Amino acid sequence: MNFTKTPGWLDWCANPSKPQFKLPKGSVDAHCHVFGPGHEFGFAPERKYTPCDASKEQLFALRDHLGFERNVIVQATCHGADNRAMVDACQSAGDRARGIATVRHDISEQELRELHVAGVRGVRFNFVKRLVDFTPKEELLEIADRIAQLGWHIVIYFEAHDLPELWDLFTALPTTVVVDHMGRPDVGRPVDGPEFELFLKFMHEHSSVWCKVSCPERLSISGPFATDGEHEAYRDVVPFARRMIETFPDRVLWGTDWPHPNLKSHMPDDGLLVDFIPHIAVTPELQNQLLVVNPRRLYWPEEMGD
Ligand code: 0GY
Repeated sequence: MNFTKTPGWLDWCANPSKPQFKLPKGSVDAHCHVFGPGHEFGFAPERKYTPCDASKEQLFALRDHLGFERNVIVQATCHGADNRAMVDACQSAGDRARGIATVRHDISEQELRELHVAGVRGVRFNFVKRLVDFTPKEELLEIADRIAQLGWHIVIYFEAHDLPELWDLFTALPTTVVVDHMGRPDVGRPVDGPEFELFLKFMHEHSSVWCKVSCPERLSISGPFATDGEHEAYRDVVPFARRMIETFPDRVLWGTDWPHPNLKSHMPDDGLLVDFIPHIAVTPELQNQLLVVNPRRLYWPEEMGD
């Protein structure tokens, strides 16, 4: 089937630069997606946007170009709970990818087991209203209990102003919980202001909560261009990401978010996104934890005894 992209859709960068920052060996891009291709894996009828295609081959080419060894491929909302494109990418990558699925509460045990064999290690609960329709709390808790038995975790995506309302649900989840994009702080507000402090408190009080210090291109107000020479791109995101990495060095992950759904202002050069990493993880030890040790612990724990 042919799909028409959402008006104003920005396609991913076709010729990203080679990063100057050399990723440590074994680095994992722990947040990325595949879209379709639409003619092979059609987009879901309930989707809120129609993207360009972004195939597994294109994702793997980016992985190799940037210097990552592995990917964690997160089911994108444009595919709803039809996980075929993500699963196909995981299967093709073999041990070089893990997946995060979207499932409905009536999924069978057999289907869950098949997802596990394909490399899925978690589900994503999305609370961003422009992306998904509401799912009742009871259904989410039912899914959570079932996937906990597989040793999976839950990825949550929400915006900072919704954290107070969602707090009780999040703290009732029985698994490790991974928060996308630092809980989407408003980086126009102070890093030590009440909104981000609440997120820090959430992580301080719950040792099972991790977060991705990803998506400066989505969070930034100052944008991709250097103006004062102090920091390069996305400098307003730096204090937030540094704070997370330095406070919780063993519970942070990083990902490109390729192919960057729904960006409106600009499409990042993924090479420059990698060059952002040493501004937020400022020592080789922190970089190794962020990019190698932590994702390995969560997604390839069987290797940790090496
Ligand atoms: C992201 C961010 C977004 C979209 C999705 O699954 C998705 O559609 O995650 C967004 O629009 O903020 O993490 O890719």
